[in-house]
Amino acid sequence: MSAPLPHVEIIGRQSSHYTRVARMLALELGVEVPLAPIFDLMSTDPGTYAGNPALKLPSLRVGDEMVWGSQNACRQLARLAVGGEERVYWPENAHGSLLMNAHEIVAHAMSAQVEVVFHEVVSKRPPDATSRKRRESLINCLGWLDTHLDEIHAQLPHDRIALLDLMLFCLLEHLPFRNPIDLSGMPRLTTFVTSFGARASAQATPYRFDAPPPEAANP
Ligand SMILES: N[C@@H](CCC(=O)N[C@@H](CS)C(=O)NCC(=O)O)C(=O)O
Repeated sequence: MSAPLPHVEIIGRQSSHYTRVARMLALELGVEVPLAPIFDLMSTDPGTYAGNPALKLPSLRVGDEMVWGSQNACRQLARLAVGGEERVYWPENAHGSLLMNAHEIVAHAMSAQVEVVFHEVVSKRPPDATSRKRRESLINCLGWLDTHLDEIHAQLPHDRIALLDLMLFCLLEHLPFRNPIDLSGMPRLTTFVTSFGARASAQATPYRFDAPPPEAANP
């Protein structure tokens, strides 16, 4: 592990699957980056989200530069590591339809997970036609990924860190944490999450809620 880099931080949440993708990639690449936690997920102030007008997290600060979104954060993190960009298999490296579709489906499933959790867990709203469709689409995507996972992994290069694997792992472990879905009928996904979860980057980034400092919790 390299020494901490000055002026570099991930702004996000330990409970966020998008934040975890960036944190795990940093660890995989040997770049030590602290997390600056966002405590109020319901804030409507872009300042809470490192200036992101979309009111989304995570962001990555490198010196005076800020990038918004997990993919941009991953790109910048890779640039901080020696040969980092070449060590990662990026979505745009996928040329065949299977890997192209796999990236599309994992990205969609991560976003559907946010919408389902926001609707059902954070806002505690009863299911409606939109949320039911969102949940169905999430489950369909998981089923598709399970069916094709062996073939996907056969096509991914084994000497690079696949962003696809990081994203899929962070999504799958986020399910029991925020939105339990029965994966017992999806053996390839359950095998994958168990084996990938043994990596040091996964062990170092378990999902948990960031506790606000006492003065912020009780102003
Ligand atoms: N495209 C963004 C999506 C980020 C995202 O949806 N993050 C969630 C947290 S895991 C979030 O900001 N949720 C708050 C909200 O949707 O209002 C990325 O890749 O970082």
